[in-house]
Amino acid sequence: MTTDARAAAGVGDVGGGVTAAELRLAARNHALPLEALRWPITPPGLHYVLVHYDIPAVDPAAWRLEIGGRVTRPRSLSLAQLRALPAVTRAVTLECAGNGRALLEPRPISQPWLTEAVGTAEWTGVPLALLLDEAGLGDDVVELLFSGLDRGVEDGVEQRYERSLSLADALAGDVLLAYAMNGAPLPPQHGFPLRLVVPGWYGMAHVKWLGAITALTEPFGGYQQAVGYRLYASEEELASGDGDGAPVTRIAPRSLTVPPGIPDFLTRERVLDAGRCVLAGRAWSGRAPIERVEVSADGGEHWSEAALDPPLGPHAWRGWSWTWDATPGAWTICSRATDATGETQPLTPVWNVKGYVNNAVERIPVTVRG
Ligand SMILES: Nc1nc2c(c(=O)[nH]1)N[C@H]1C(S)=C(S)[C@@H](COP(=O)(O)O)O[C@H]1N2
Ligand SMILES: [Mo]
Repeated sequence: MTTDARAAAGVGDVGGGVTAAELRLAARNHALPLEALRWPITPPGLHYVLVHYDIPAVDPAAWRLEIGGRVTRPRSLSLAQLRALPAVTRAVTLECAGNGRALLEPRPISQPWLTEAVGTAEWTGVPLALLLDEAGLGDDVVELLFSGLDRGVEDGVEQRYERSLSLADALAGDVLLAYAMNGAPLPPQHGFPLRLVVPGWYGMAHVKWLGAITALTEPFGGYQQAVGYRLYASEEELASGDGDGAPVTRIAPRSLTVPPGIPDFLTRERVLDAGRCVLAGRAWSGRAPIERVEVSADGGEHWSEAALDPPLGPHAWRGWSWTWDATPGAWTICSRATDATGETQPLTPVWNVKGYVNNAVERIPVTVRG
């Protein structure tokens, strides 16, 4: 393989020289080990984690969810009160908007994800619409603000982690206030005691360690909304401070393959035996159902149709498989998802300053031995 092809597959050097700060981020914020794509619901501890600041240690007895702002009945709810309300469980695939960032060239400096910042869990909690209905939203409410208990500094701006949703997005079906993940209380790193789950949206919308929900009559202009999580085509556009890079919202289609064969310890390059090899993977889109997955063994020159497993639900990834007659040599396994809007994955990344939404086709180099 050429140096470029190795870099595109994430097995060569990533550009820019990784610093200790980035290594620390990468160690704190771990990805889904790709072999865990075998499980339809990601087992505890294997789901990816992304935490901007510190994981807060929350005392569940003292904790309250404050619902305020422009509402007629402000509430302060304990965990027991929330648990007493009607609950639903939904399988939801989460993906970090920065997934694929380290494969961009030049490489944006931030959490250096390759392709595996994803996971699917069964989230249990209270439908957000039910609580908002009880609180009684004012007629002039335009957005709901979700505030985490975690604080930190980003680009010199001290803040708590906060994001808003428009009224329509917040009231949409299946937006949840989740207190359980895969049937157990949320682990600390996933937002204990309560997090927002916004099916179909990139990870940043799913605010963890939720402390407050505030009904707003003006759009929220905080850092994670107006500066972060926007697509800037150039540093100049970002520096202009107009804050008009397009906002990152719903997840673009992507497919990943369970790595076949066995890995080399250091490079994780794969080796497998010649013969019949069932390739399997999972594909998702937050924009529309997955309609099609294609697989290529020759780096995207020839594509074949994969068989799709039955859907797990409207908000979760879809399993697929394809049988490959592997002959000796060097191959590059690719898969490509297409959703019901017709949107498919690009073969080469689309660059932006902060390195979001890189859903370029995954490339897995493998050596097949005779
Ligand atoms: N309060 C709070 N919520 C947060 C974050 C955070 O740093 N603080 N990170 C967000 C981002 S960027 C992602 S990708 C998801 C990750 O969720 P997970 O760690 O449960 O996979 O949480 C989101 N919610
Ligand atoms: Mo993220």
